[in-house]
Amino acid sequence: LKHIQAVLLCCFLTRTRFFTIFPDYSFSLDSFEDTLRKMQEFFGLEVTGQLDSNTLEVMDRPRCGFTDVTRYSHFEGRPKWDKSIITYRVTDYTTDLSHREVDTVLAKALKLYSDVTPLVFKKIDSGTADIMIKFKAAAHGDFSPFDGPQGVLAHAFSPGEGHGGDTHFDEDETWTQTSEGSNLFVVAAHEFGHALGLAHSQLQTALMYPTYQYVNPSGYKLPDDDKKGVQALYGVRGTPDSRPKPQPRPTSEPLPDRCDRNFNFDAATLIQGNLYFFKDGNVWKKSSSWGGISMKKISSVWAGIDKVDAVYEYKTNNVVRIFKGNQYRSFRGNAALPGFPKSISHFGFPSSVTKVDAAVHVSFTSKTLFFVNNKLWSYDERRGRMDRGYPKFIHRELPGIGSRVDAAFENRGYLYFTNGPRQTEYHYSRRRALRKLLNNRWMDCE
Ligand code: TQI
Ligand code: ZN
Ligand code: ZN
Repeated sequence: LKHIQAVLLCCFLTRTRFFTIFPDYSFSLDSFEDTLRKMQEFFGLEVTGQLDSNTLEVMDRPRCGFTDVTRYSHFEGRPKWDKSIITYRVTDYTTDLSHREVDTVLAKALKLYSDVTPLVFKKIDSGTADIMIKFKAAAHGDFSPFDGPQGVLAHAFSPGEGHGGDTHFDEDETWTQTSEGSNLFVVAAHEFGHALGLAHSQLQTALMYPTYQYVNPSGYKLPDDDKKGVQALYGVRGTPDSRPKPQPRPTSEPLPDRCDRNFNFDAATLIQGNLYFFKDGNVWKKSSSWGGISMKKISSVWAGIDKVDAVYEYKTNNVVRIFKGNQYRSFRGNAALPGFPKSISHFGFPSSVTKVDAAVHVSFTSKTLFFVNNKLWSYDERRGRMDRGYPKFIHRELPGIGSRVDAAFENRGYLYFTNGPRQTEYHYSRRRALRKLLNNRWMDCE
């Protein structure tokens, strides 16, 4: 389910308007509040996750007040095929058209894209193809059952391993080569756009515009907007040098694999009962209610934060403090509190401390432990000052956890200190290291 890329609806809450605004993983793990937050961030509203009056007002504007970005878009993360020869295979045909007709129509729909990019499509008749195509009714093995006649006609997975690229047509539709029923060419051309990495376009004349318009297939060429969209991913056919330079991607670093045994993180913390793990520009949230993991860019959750060294929640004041270099910022929920960033010298660090490696608030003592190189500092939250006698050596104060800590968090009464890919589970009041774990045991990887 989470592999199907779909479209998030900005205005899905208003009864009269239904506009898709920007691509996202809609079935993903976002809660309603997450969706609202994303929308609020997008429209430059205060990010509250609540349906407040400002948000309602923007939603009520025609097209959510959305005017200027009318063009193609790609899926989040910009998935695409990393090769130019792409195989496809039809495993289940419709009974509405002959096999030959289906093969011809599908080849013609793919040709729209191979005409304008270096991509080559090869039909195979056995084994696993990149794009596996089938006509099936109702449930068909991917958690997105079709809905009988009308409604959803087809769907496609964005590029990737496994189901990536796979394209399914609802056999309960009447598939045609005319303007009656569902024209297979039109729908296939649209779905193959998704299978190649195009999300919906804002431009009405685009093939990827999310309403069905019959077009006469003979002599049909890919509309300009879709052409630009697919060429931005794969380059232009024929003129090798006119291939657009690999665009500076907003997320240029490859995504870390959370299930890698060597997975390590920059920071971790419990916030409102959910665990958050930070690595480079990304944050994984492990839901306490169902254990599932979702990932986001940190900046999409806490505006203005790209990378973090340490994070902790101080529940008593309902704040989250985020540290990077010699500065920190405070947030309530996703909202930045005014007056930040501030220098970490406010906690009583000398200027020789230019960053902290990790921080954890120990609810049991109401102290926050800061880790800097091989030393530990203890900050008394109630008194608002650093405890006397610190810093101390980590290996003396917390024996068994090693001499360095790159992330620390509390969960269900235990403390966890990570160092590289490993972590120690620690019982604070008994001052005992209990067991060693791999970081990725939190990551829902079996
Ligand atoms: N199927 C939707 C579509 O392809 C399913 C869907 C929504 C989707 N968002 C997606 C699939 C993102 C992949 C990625 O848009 S549909 C049209 C339209 C459909 C819709 O059956 O509703 C066409 C199929 F909207 F353009 F008319 C074909 Cl052409
Ligand atoms: Zn399907
Ligand atoms: Zn679509």
